[in-house]
Parts: sequence; structure tokens; C-alpha cells
Amino acid sequence: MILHGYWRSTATWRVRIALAYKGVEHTVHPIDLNAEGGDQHRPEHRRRNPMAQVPVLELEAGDDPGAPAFLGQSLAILEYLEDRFPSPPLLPGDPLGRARARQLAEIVNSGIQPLQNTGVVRHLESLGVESAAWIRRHVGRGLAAFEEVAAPIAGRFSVGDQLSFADLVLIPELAFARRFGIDLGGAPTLLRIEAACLALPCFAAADPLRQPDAPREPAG
Ligand SMILES: N[C@@H](CCC(=O)N[C@@H](CS)C(=O)NCC(=O)O)C(=O)O
Repeated sequence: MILHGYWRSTATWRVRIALAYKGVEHTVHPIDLNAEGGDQHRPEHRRRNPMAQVPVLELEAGDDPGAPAFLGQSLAILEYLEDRFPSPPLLPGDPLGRARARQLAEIVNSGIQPLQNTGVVRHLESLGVESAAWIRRHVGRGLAAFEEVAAPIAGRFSVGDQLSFADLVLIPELAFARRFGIDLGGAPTLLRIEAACLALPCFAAADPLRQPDAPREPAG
């Protein structure tokens, strides 16, 4: 498999954690979202993903004969990896636990990330909107909701003691929030979960600064 992604993309980061946790062999093909014009908009990438976004998982020949070999949308990719490589699991075993993990993941995937996505922010700036204030509002609001939902159900991780999709979307979003100076002091559950996650080797392997396309001296 090939993971087409970008070192600092939060959505790519989710998939990297899953691949590392499940020990799935793959290669990485960087797509530079910050290149002149954005490599995500090049025709060869739009053929992989007509949304012109990362991540895209390129499947092995024979995974789906006759169909395009590309899978976009990080949550769909996580579901695919979970079905194809069920052990170790990234969802709890019980129906409600699985739904809770997906609920939390969607708070970030649908409720936060689309509002802070590179393309959206660039468009807002072209309209004269002060994007940093926009980002702080929407990311802060979404993470506060995540904290409120997770607090009564979290154990070591977001849903009890089972690492799940919820944690895979949370950790990159917390890093994004810090880049924009969002105060996380009101989210003690999230900070506790983050500490537990960052102690795991799969999170270390997926760290943006350890990726081949990360700059040696990262911009702030
Ligand atoms: N819902 C999509 C979101 C993908 C997405 O927004 N990716 C961002 C990077 S985190 C991107 O490619 N942005 C490029 C752009 O907007 O031009 C997913 O989960 O895969």
C-alpha cells in the first residue's frame, strides 16, 4: 500500500497512527500542500482524490479488481484498515463503545477539521476574514465538546481503556490547537488521554517531525 499524505496534515496523521499500530507495511508518498499552487491540485493527485485532499491510501493490485485503487477520507480508510487488519483493534468490542468512538471521531472529523482545513482557511483569507480568530473559535468549541462527551466515558483513552479512532483523531487536533495558541487548560481529560497516547510507539512513529517530508527546521 502507498499512503499519499503530508507530514503536518492532521487527517494523514490519523492514518499513520493506525498503520503503525496495526503494523501494516506501506510506503509513503508526500504531497506538498504548501508547494506553489499546492501539489494536491495537480491532475495526478486529483485522479487519486477528486476532493484534492490528503490522505489517500493506494491499495495493492487485486484488493479491488476493476475499481480505482485509491481510497480517500481518513475515517473511511480507518474503517477499511480495521476490517482488513482487525488485530490489534482500534474500536471497542461492544456496539455502544464502537458508536461512542465514532461519535468522538466525528466531532473532530465533521465538526472541527473541515472548518480549519487549508483550502477553507485560504479562501476565508481571500475574502478578508481574520482566519486565526475563526480557527480558534471553531477548534476551541469542538474540543470543549469532545472533553464534555469524553469525560464520563474515558479511561486510559477516550473510550475506556481501548485505543480507538477517537484517540487517533484527537491527538493531531490537539497539536493543531497548540499551533494556534488555543488554551487546553479546560480540557483535563483530553490532556490525560494525550499523555497516555504519546507513550505508545505507534504515536511516536506517526509524529509529523519524523516523516520524510518534514522540514529539518519546522516552521512554527
Ligand atoms: N475529511 C477528509 C479531510 C481531508 C483534508 O481536509 N485534508 C487536508 C489536510 S489535513 C487537505 O488535504 N487540505 C488541502 C486543501 O484543502 O487544499 C479526511 O478525513 O480525509
